[in-house]
Amino acid sequence: MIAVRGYAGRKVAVLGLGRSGLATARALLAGGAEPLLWDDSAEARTRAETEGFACTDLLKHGALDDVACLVTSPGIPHLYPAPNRVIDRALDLGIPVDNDIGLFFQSLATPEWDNFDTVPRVVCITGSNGKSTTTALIQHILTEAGRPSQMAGNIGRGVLDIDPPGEGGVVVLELSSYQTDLARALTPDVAVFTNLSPDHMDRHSGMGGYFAAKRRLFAEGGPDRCVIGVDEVEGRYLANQMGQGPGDDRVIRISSGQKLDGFGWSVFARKGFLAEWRKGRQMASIDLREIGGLPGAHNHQNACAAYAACRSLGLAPKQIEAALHSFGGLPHRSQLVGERGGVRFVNDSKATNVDAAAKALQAFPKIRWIAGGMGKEGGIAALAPHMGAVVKAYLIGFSARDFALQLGDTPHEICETMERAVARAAAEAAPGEVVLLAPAAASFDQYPNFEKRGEDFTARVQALLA
Ligand code: UMA
Repeated sequence: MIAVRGYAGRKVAVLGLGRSGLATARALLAGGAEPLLWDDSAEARTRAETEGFACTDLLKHGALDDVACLVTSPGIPHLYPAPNRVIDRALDLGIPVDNDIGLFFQSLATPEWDNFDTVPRVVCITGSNGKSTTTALIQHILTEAGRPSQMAGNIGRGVLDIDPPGEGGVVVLELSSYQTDLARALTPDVAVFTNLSPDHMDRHSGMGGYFAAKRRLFAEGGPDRCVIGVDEVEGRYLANQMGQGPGDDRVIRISSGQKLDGFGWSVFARKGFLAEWRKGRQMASIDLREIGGLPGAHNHQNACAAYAACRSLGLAPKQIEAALHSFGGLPHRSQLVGERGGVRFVNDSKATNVDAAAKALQAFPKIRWIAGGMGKEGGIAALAPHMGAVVKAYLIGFSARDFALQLGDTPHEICETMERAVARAAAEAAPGEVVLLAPAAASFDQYPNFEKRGEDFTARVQALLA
């Protein structure tokens, strides 16, 4: 755990007692602060109390008296669509509002670092898509190269939960826009911006607010090195702002599809090959086509981002290339879960909307597509341009019939359940084809979340292949 510095002997209010809130409470205690905890859910309060914490209703008269800071969780709105009432009260009283990310950066460096030859470094990854895969891939590459590293943040572990990094340690943090928006300190050594497409518009009051939240990772004097996806205008703008000119190699531009050989430093993927260029010379080329854990153009962009971040940390191209080959992918994201007779089974249960499903459908040439669940507005109409790769669709869940109506000439069958969809797709698949779960819909009609849906798919595939 990272003990929080700067609040010893002072009261700090913690709102939200999920993964980040509870890790924050423990870290505040370890740093000598007096945490005052609250969560609007009784169940979450009970969990905290079971751990020995007391809860205090922060809306009670006088509850925020003498509070030095309010630390809030990423899932709690602080501005839009409307601030949580406790946050609103803190704003009225002028109490600083922060989150665990801000406390992390304020507390990470300790006097012990003076004795290190190589001080720890922090790599932060933000962007709309590919953050988790890029984060996990960076950590995998570092581990394979023998560099001590830890991973936390939006990927599922509160940042204050990690161990204090030692000599030469690297901390790899996935940060959502909720997290970058609020942190009062945000000083990574290497910052990565993967790409931008609309998401969480209600929490940021539109695209401008969303981009502004992500850009905060690049403020405060800026990181030593900025890895920036330039396939959207926002990325090009950010790269332009961070560099002194096109030759400035403090910015590493990355792209999936564009040749970027005219810049100080760039890494791009084209036709399945990753290329690194620095000051007009090609430094490396890697064939990404046979890397099983990173299929499709979207994963090639993730590979470019992770490659660039690891080059910034001093790793050699050959070390990175070797590690790319052993990356197994993240659960529920283009995850290869089985193979039989030349048919691959891929779990992309995280593809809960059409944007994500479109990326999955572009990753393979011949697809037996399992789709459906609780469809989103517009259904799957936007996927029409990607139907060329679909040999047949197997539809499940609440929206199966609506999806069928939108499929037009694409062969399809209504299967209702995952069990039947997997069995039918496996029975009909020919060598060279991929049975792909990429639902383009939420899971809530049949499962508690997308993870459980992916686990069900995986279990049924494994039972079939056993
Ligand atoms: N709560 C209140 N009042 C409210 C709203 C919520 O008290 O008005 C309470 C809830 O009852 C709950 C707690 O706040 O007990 C939950 O806080 P949280 O939703 O922030 O959940 P954590 O468990 O702390 O998880 C958070 C991130 N969650 C969100 O951003 C929604 C996790 O990202 C992250 O892994 C974790 O911190 C550790 O850093 C998850 C996520 O869904 C994966 N992220 C979004 C995404 O990827 O799209 C941004």
